[in-house]
Amino acid sequence: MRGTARGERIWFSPHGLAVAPGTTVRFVNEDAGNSHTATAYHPDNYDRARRIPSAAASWDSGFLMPGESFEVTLDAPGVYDYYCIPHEMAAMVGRIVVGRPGDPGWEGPAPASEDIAPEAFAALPEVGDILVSGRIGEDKP
Ligand SMILES: [Cu+2]
Repeated sequence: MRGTARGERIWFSPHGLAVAPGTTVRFVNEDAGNSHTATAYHPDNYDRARRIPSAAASWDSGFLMPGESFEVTLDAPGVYDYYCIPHEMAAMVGRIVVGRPGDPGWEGPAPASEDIAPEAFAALPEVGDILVSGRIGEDKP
């Protein structure tokens, strides 16, 4: 989780990530000027339409203050879309691809729906691009 000093721009870095099933992912708020969340699109979270595999449990970091972190282990193969509660409308969203198409139980990306703003949907990287590069949108130190 990153942001400019005055908060004009905020983002997940990376916002596209490929991992193997069973990987534990850690979200760290490295933005000194804002609190953020990493929240799965799932009915358990504010009744949002599900955009993670059906076999996966819902997850929500809650608000992370600067320096705080949250971990989630992703077991079910497929595509996981998540957002930051206060900044979804600023397209602070991300996508994690767990495993590869063809893995047992694989569930591909959820289609666009009325539940997700077009700006947020458009900010989700393509699954193929994530699989090719492994990480998308990661800030270079
Ligand atoms: Cu945020």
